[in-house]
Amino acid sequence: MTVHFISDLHLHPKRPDIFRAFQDYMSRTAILADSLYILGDFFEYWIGDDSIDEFQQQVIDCLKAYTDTGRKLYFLPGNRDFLIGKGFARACNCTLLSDPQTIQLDSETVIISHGDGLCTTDENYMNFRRIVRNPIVQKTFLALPRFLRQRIARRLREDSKSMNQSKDYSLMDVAPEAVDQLLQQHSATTLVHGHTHRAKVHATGIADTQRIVLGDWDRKGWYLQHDAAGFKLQDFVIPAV
Ligand SMILES: [Mn+2]
Repeated sequence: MTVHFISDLHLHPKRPDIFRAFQDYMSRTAILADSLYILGDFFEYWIGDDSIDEFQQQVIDCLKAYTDTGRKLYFLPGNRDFLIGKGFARACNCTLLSDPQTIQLDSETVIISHGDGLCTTDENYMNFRRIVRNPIVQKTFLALPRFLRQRIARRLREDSKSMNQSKDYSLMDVAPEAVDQLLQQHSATTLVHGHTHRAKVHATGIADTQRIVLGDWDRKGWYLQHDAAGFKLQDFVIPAV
């Protein structure tokens, strides 16, 4: 069985090169796998399943074409697209996962996560995360008119950008203690996450375990493959359009 993992494409109509690269990846590469896990920040933003624009619909069509072949698609939302819900899942026929999630690959227990919940050193961010992940807050937001939701979402993106510029580099990475604790708690051997945009395979504080960070799609695209030979982190060049 071959499984693929991707995250942090930040799909947005202003980056047609990334969308094109994603379409190519789906039809030529992901199609060689039996299932695909998307680990969040797949869309640059998502303000509700009732507000799908033309671009997002094209992306959904691409995902639907994949699941129409009988392949499995799993979606674990990130901090940009955590408002993705059942409407989206129905439209592309994927399974929504909560964060973190434990999966079994051959005999290995693997934890998958977007990764923002592991940045526990960043107290301001963790407080913000608790608020926006609160079901009542989400319900209230989703009940607002679209133009207001758009405005709030844009404002939050701008705020997070300017806040991150002044933050210490290590503050924006996952906390090693949080990683070790999670691996231990689930007796897992591998943690796969995205969010930090720093693709790499790391050792952890627990013997014989690893942390694999997926890369964001920008000049390069990234995917992680798991098959009988184990994990392999792959990158490829994204041509300009
Ligand atoms: Mn993220």
